[in-house]
Amino acid sequence: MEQSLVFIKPDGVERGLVGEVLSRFEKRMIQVKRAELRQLTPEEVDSHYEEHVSKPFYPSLKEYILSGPVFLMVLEAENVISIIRTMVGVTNSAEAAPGTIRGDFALTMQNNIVHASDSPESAQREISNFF
Ligand code: 3AN
Repeated sequence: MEQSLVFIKPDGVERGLVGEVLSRFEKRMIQVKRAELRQLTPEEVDSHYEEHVSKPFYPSLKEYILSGPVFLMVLEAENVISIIRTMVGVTNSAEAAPGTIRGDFALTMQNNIVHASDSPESAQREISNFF
């Protein structure tokens, strides 16, 4: 069994999309192992986005992620990381296919509604950063 760290970003929470997004995972028979709505700390955000901290878009990304609570989830199934990345869609929501979470609920690169781990190593690091 594999686990992925997924979170719904502040605008998704604010727009009332937690149930909608969670229900897609549940209907796919992905198990919810942990779930928590909370405000992240600046330290958690820096550590989560360690590969992006020196990039020009990072200050704006950090401000966005800290703008309200996020809905954190640890999800589990066989090959769950790639299954969820397919369900989420490409990073730039403007190009995400209809039927994906970003393709249905988001429009821009930064405000792309959800984060989902991209490898088993990232998943392990991200889960221990938040839980
Ligand atoms: P993904 O979330 O699809 O794994 P990453 O890890 O490349 O994509 O990017 C992490 C987050 O950083 C994205 N979800 C997005 O919010 C933001 N981001 C990435 N690239 C850009 C960019 N060029 N401009 C603005 N925000 C970006």
